[in-house]
Amino acid sequence: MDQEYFDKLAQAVIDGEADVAVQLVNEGLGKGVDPIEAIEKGLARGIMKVGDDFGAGEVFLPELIMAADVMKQATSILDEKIKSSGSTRTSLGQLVIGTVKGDIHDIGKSVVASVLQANGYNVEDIGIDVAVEGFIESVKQNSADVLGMSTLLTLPLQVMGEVIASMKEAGLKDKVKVIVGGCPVTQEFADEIGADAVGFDAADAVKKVGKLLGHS
Ligand code: B1M
Repeated sequence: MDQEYFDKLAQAVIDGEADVAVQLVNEGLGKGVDPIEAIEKGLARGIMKVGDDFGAGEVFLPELIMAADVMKQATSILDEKIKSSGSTRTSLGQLVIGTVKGDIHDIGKSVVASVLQANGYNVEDIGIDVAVEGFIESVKQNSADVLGMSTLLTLPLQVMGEVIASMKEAGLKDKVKVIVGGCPVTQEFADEIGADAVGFDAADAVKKVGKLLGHS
């Protein structure tokens, strides 16, 4: 697909036009667009623009919510396509992934979960606003090889450290690798809290999880 197509996707998010975004996504899929490209080159550019304008006080929360809803509707169609593209492979490992307590941002975490699944991993997505105990329980229940934690907010970053401390107490940290991600997460922060890796986008998360489990 050409740049004009991705620009239209971004613009539909900026304008808060769900019908247009969904129509464009379906048209694109019909013409063989790569769903990850549609998210990263199109929809994500739109939501980042709205986010920057929100940060600068140029747009307000209702517009941000509307744009996020468009993004969510369009990505959920693309997520299904991404997941189904990897459904026939044998599992390379079990992951648990969630957004930490205090944070309801869902979109990036869900994209990462879908792309990991499409690349051969079993992924248990435990959602948003997940407390320390929620992560620990799910890691145990799913016999996870890797725990993934996401946050886009500064304040809930500390929860990631609390989860790792709790995993150590429960004797889980030696058996289960931890990857963290989201825009405020840096390599320095990951090192500081004892995470095994940081993912900067979905493709990077796949690369890092592969390394952690010895697949690459
Ligand atoms: Co919010 N928000 N938001 N928001 N929001 C940000 C994060 C913000 C930077 C906007 C801004 O001010 N410029 C700002 C955070 C400031 C800060 O703490 N430093 C912010 C704020 C302040 C807030 C509220 C507090 C606003 C308010 O109520 N006053 C509130 C938070 C409420 C809460 O959580 N308690 C809030 C609410 C919302 C909406 C509900 C409106 C909506 C979320 C809808 C939803 O998710 N269902 C929303 C949105 C959409 C955004 C922005 C604009 C876009 C986020 C997004 O979806 N990006 C965001 C601006 C920004 O990020 N610069 C913003 C697209 C997505 C594909 O990318 O999520 O980054 P991303 O994920 C990437 C990578 O980060 C990485 O891979 C993903 C795919 O490439 N990644 C991982 C993410 N997790 C990973 C995990 C991994 C590996 C990689 O391994 C486990």
